[in-house]
Amino acid sequence: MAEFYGNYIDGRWVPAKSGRRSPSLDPATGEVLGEVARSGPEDVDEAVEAARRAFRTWRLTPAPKRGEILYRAAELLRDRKEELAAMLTREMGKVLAEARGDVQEAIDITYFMAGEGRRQFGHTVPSELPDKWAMAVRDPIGVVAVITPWNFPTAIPSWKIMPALVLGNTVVFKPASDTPILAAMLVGILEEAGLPPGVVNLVFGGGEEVGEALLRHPGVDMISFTGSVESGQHVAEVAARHGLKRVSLELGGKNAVIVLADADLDLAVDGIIWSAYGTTGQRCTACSRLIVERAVAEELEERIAARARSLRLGHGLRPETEVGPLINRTALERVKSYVEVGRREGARLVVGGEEAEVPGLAGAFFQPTVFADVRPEMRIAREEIFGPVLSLIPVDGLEEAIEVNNGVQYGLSSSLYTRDVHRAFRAIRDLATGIVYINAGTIGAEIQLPFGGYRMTGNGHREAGIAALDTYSEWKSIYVDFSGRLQRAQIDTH
Ligand code: UN1
Repeated sequence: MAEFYGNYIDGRWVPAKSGRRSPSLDPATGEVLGEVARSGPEDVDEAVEAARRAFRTWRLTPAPKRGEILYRAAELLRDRKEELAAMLTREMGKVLAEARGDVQEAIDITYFMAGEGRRQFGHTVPSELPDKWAMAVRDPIGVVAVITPWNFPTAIPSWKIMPALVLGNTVVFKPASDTPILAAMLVGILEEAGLPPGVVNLVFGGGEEVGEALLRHPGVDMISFTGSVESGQHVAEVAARHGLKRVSLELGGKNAVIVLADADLDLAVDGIIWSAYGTTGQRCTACSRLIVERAVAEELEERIAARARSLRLGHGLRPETEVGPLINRTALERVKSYVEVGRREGARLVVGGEEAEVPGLAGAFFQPTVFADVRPEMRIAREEIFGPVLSLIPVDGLEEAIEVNNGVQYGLSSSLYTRDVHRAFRAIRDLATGIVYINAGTIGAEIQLPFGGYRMTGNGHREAGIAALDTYSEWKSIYVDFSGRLQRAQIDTH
């Protein structure tokens, strides 16, 4: 019998009130890994109530104490890294080395936010009036609904949950339906680390039932969501109509690597292959456009095509595997349809473009794919595909490259390969993305800096780094007048 994972509400693991369950599958084999509760609005109600109750005491728990619990959670994550990574590969499909990276990113952010228990700096400033004190401190927002995708099942929830907790918020966590077991493991670690009941609650289920209920719930103060632009727009609209909740959105990308003619091409090829086909292209930071100076376009095309052709597909737990499966058949159909779109638009298919057969594995595998002669206005050069498809766009120089890079609705990550420091700094100034890499690919952000993007990649908030503290807190400005008389700001200042 498959192991069953219940919701975690008010410190107890419980089945859905309806008793319904859904399976979690290994995307490479179709094997059932376990079953989880399939919840509805009635389960959400309980979770939100528990989170509201817990908020009363958690917000008053000294922040250093909250940080200590996170520190213990970080230690447990570190101790269980191998166990988590192995299950992560089985449930999500990415190769084991990358699964370890996913868990490591969770460890990193958890230690980082544990440290914030003893920082959370505010501002103390001079008042314009005598005998008056002026300062600002952070306050928690309240109950935060954390709605996360399947592509980073440990890292992304941790980016959201850890800063929310250290600041004194409580959480209702709805993980993606494709990766529930990893969510249960993460919450189990927080429980073991000593988090009081109700501070984090976990509710499994689909967007339509559980997600919608959270967006509309009057007891939820903030929604932190990572997913597609379409879903993000929906989240923002509904949350606005239901209490004008704070909404932090981390949405798609159409990230480009730019290669200038003077670049170290060996280095560039390594970075492009890693960014385009790592995680089977299923990162919001994945490279899906290669903007290349004409003089080296042909050579780069040949080298990228040769490498893409030789990548080994398979189960992520096998040591020889370089590229795992797509998350499910729906994802595969979407990638396939984009290949059709590219063909019809007149792009030249250089390699790949088909579903791949991997002997003995029933999963949704897709050949690493390269399109050449892509023009910036084509759909395959503008829309997020979220699969192993790379579009080569030739340009005449850096200025045009930057224009093409900035000319899409997304603005998450971009990269430039050059040996020319002048052009590198011009690009750093002018690339309009939340993350810029020089002589490295588009993936691999570290948690101590802000993570997020311009334009429709988000709505101005940032994950990770100190910036995440702004996302998950309110500022409270405090004035203490100890003059003993009425002092009018802006008026009695002379
Ligand atoms: C994502 O794809 O949603 O920079 C997150 C990176 C990783 C995080 C990616 N550290 O690629």
